[in-house]
Order: sequence, then C-alpha cells, then structure tokens
Amino acid sequence: MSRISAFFTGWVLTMVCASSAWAQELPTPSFPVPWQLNLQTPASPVAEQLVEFHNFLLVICTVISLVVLALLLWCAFRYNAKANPVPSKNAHNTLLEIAWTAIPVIILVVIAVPSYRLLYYMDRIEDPELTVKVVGNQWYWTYEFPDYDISFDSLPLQDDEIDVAAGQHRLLEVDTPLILPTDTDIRILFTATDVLHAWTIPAFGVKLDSVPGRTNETWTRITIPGKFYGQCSELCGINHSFMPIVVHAVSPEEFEAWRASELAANDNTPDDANRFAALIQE
Ligand SMILES: [Cu+2]
Repeated sequence: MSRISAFFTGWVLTMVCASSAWAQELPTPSFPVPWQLNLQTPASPVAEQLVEFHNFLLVICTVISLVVLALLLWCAFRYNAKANPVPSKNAHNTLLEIAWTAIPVIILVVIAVPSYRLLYYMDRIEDPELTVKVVGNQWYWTYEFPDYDISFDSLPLQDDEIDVAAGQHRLLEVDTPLILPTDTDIRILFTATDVLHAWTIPAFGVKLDSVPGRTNETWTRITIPGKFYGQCSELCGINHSFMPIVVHAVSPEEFEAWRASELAANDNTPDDANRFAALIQE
C-alpha cells in the first residue's frame, strides 16, 4: 500500500514539475512583434481561414481603390477645362448606369458567399472531444472543464510579479493559464457572472461575448503547441484592459498528465479567491 501511494505521489510530483517546465519552454508562435505586418500566425483552422478571407478582401479592396484612383486621375487630366474646352452635355447613359449598379452588387455577393460559409464554420462543432467553459468576471476569468470537475480562476499578474527576463509580458500574464491540448476538437462555452466580457485569442480566431445568464458557444482546434495570449475585448468596467488570457497549448499526452495532476491536487480555489480579494482591496 505504502509503495503504491509513494509511487503515486512521486508520479504526481513529476507531472506537476513537468507542467511548470512546459510553461518555461513553451514557444510563443503568434506573439506580435514591433513593426509586424499582417495578422498573428494562425493556430487553428478557423484562424487560417480568417487570414485567407482577410487576404482575399485585401485584394478586392486594393483593386477597387486602384480602379477608383485611375478613374479620378483620368477625369482630372483628360476632362479638365483646359484639355476638354467643349464638355459633353450627356445626362444619362443606360449601359453605364446598369454597370455601376450591377458591378458593386456582384462584388458584394462574391464577398458574402465565403463570409457566410466561414461564419457557419466558426459557429459550433458537432462532436467535440473536450469541453471547456469560460466564465468572465470583473476582472478575471474562470475556467471549468465540466467533464472532469476541474475549475480554477486565472488572475492577472501585477507589474511587480512580471519576470521580463523569463520572457513575460506586462499586462498579458496570468497566475494560472488555461491548458488545452493540440489537435483536439474543443468546444468552448462562454458565460459571465456580472457584465459582458469577450474572450479573445487572435491566433485561434476566437472572439465571443460572455453574457450573464446566457451560454454562447464556439470551437477551436489548436494546430501549433505554444503559449497564446489574448485579452478581454468587451468594455467591462474600470479594469477591462487588465484581464489578460493565457492559453498553454500542449500535446494531448501532456494535457492528460496536467488533468491528472490537477484532479489530484484540486485545492486551488480558496487560494485564488483570497488572492483576488487582496487585489481588489489594494
Ligand atoms: Cu472583461
């Protein structure tokens, strides 16, 4: 019996140490850098399609802008009073009027079809392998894994707790990140306890309101392991800009190890509640 419990304790300790080790080693594949162009590196199929759609729209915008610019320049140079002293008296041109009505309609339809297809794709997933529930609070996040009875708060780190040498970023770090497995269909449910919040991770293409008394749903499938950052994107009160989101995306095996260690420990809630009570008194 004692050998079994010693083995189990050792295994749990190894897993806990391993979990803090990944935190140090995890790369940040989608972190923005100064003077960066384009969107953050996508880390989910939805984010990849969002980037593709953005690029597609950029081409359409550029073509429209160039055509309008060319028309303006043509009119300004070819038809100014000096170059064209006898102006045309035409007031109507049926073909032209049909064209400038129909072409924008066609462009809008060309944009609308992939847009609605993507909206539908982002909406929900039929057979999720994992469900995580995100609860917005003023001003921190609570994460729950309803299937595993795991729940914890994720509180922002204060300025004096940030370790810049270890690659931490001011206003973006939390004490307890959300751990999620890669290559897994994850259903994400959102709600809130007080006001509207919005859970946002640009690299996953996820931005959804968490609404008190209501459950919103979306999904993700993380394709790259690493540490991903986000922030609350709904004006939710005075500390709106101080409720960062950190997700550690790890392999399914590492997630399993974390889940087992979390279930074994399972005593994190009172500490977090006390810590937050102390924070809001400052
Ligand atoms: Cu918020």
